[in-house]
Amino acid sequence: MREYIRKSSLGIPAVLTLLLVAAATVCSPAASADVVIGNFEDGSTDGWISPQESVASVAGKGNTLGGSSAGVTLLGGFWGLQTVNLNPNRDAFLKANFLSFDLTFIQADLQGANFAQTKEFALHDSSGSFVQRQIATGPAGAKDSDSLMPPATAGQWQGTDGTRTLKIDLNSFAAPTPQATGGETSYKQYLRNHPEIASFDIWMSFQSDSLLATYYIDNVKLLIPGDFTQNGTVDKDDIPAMLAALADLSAYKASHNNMSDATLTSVGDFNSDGLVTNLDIQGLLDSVASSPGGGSIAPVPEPASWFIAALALPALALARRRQSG
Ligand SMILES: [Ca+2]
Ligand SMILES: [Ca+2]
Repeated sequence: MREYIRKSSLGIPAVLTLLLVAAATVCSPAASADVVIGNFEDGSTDGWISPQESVASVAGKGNTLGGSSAGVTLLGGFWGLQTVNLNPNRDAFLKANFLSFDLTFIQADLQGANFAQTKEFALHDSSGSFVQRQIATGPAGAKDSDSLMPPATAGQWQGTDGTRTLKIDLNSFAAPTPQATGGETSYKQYLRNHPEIASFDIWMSFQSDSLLATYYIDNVKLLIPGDFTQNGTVDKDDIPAMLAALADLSAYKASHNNMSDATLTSVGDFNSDGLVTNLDIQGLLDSVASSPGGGSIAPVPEPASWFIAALALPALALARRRQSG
């Protein structure tokens, strides 16, 4: 085979490369999940619903990713937003340390409210689980944050218009009762132990003293440590992405939708010193090496073999004809 490739004048190696790329693309065993689970563009709520209030895609307000956000309008209930079923993103959810989103309060749209807040979050699934907790002042050790407010007032509007990034520590949701009977202590352990759960989602509260008050949410992400490419998985591609980021953190943040420092830390601070530096490179290398197939050059997935063979045969036959002709 090498002989044919070397002697061919038809650029056969390039053809084979293309075939391999095509095969890897077509036969990739698992499409990587997108780290963004809520963008709300072009009139779409991305399958998100409001259990008790009203939600719509709103152009031009609170949009920190693209041109629209999710506008949630209070109708007198408590739960403002329910994500789409996250089961297609189960792997990303289990690897993620945080749910992150940008929250915007605009006084004129709060309809004269004296207070408005999103403070309660819940994990809910098709097994009947419902695990609820409060941001920042909830369970001890939860690493929640609000980029605009201290923990005591996290998620609260305090009279100033603006956008803040909220981060909810996904490792600090307890295992559900009475559903968890396998000794699980966290919700993520419970979900990991129950692959039969076909549907799970996250609920977010919205409270205000003013009916029809509206607030805005956008750029909802699952933050996975080491995911420098921001594609929802951690693999070898994240290593050069991290090295490039370390060479110019400002440029990296700018090229990722003006990523906040809090988000950058969630992605890249492996040694927990609150910074992203060269000292964190080893943490990513360890993470990639310990992931399936991460410690060596990834083999072509088994199901792709027939595909490559089927596609390569005509090319080789062509090379053979040329050589003999
Ligand atoms: Ca958006
Ligand atoms: Ca990645």
